[in-house]
Amino acid sequence: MKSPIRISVTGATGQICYSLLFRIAAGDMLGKDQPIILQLLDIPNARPLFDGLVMEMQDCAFPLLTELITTDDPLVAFQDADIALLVGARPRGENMERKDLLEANGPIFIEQGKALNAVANKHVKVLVVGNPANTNAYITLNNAPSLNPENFSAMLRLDHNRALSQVAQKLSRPVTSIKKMVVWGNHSNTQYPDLNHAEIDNQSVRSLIADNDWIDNSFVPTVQKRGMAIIEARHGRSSAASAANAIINHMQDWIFGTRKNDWTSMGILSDGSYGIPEGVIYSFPVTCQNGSYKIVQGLNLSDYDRNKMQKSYEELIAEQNAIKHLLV
Ligand code: NAX
Repeated sequence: MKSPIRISVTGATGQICYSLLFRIAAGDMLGKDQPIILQLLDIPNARPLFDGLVMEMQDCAFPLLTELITTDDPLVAFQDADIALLVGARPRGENMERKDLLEANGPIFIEQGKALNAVANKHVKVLVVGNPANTNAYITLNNAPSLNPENFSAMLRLDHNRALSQVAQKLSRPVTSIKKMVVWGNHSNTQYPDLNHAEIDNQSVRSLIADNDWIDNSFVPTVQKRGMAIIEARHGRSSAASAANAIINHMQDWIFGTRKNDWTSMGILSDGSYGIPEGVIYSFPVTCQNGSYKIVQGLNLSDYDRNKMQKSYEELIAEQNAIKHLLV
């Protein structure tokens, strides 16, 4: 029997977690033979919802769930954590710019970065989902100086999956046949979904989609604006089950490795690759192996691509500047 893995999850009584926690406890993320301990964090007002959640989790009688901890104290939630999924934040409502969330969410991620630094396992893998995810990951990392910056990531996997799905539908081919998609940049509408390197059954996707009009006026804006389209369609509620699924995909690839001859998109600390200066949490194409990621190198980029990537970078710098005063 394997020893249990400690998974901390914040925002535990929110809607993403209502999908996520049951799937993790069922073994969808770490496998059907991996026991887990869930350490759940939410704010004090969430207590009644926590009680309901705990009852439902108990009623599932999950064989892999060895312990379930609920708390409003980050120092308890992150104690010895092997994995920390930072989902809790204020969600973006209808007509709300993501930047409006910076002020509200900054202090949450400062406190949680400090708590991770103090009590988490030194090899903890941290995924920030709460928006604005890239900048929240940047804040968390900056408040956890004793942890390796490579242990932090922001979630772009939902955008990546959306891009895969758009191409699969366009070509009427299974989504699993598409490889080497990239979503560059910020998890916002400046992100750049890029299918120029994508392959389908070893053929270039561009050789099958020559239609620039579809790429520029359908594919790219559909992926970029999908979050808002879902909020509108769901009467103000943001993507939940698809976000939970993307969290599981992101962590599986990071821990168990990406597919052969494929990569994924992860928001990680830039190292200067592709002309994106060091020091921002930016989404790059990465391969994962043995629990570590590596940025895919050597992709050919046009001036058009670089211009789109630069716009997203500039937005991230503006976000960083907007929260600078919170970091001192
Ligand atoms: P909900 O509002 O349903 O849940 C948020 C939960 O976080 C609530 O239970 C709230 O009490 C809790 N919370 C607030 N402050 C907290 C704190 N200091 N510590 C712990 N918990 C705290 O939102 P939900 O739909 O679950 O979305 C969560 C976050 O994910 C939002 O910021 C949302 O914008 C973001 N998303 C990010 C995505 C991505 O791809 N990176 C996609 C989906 C989603 O939009």
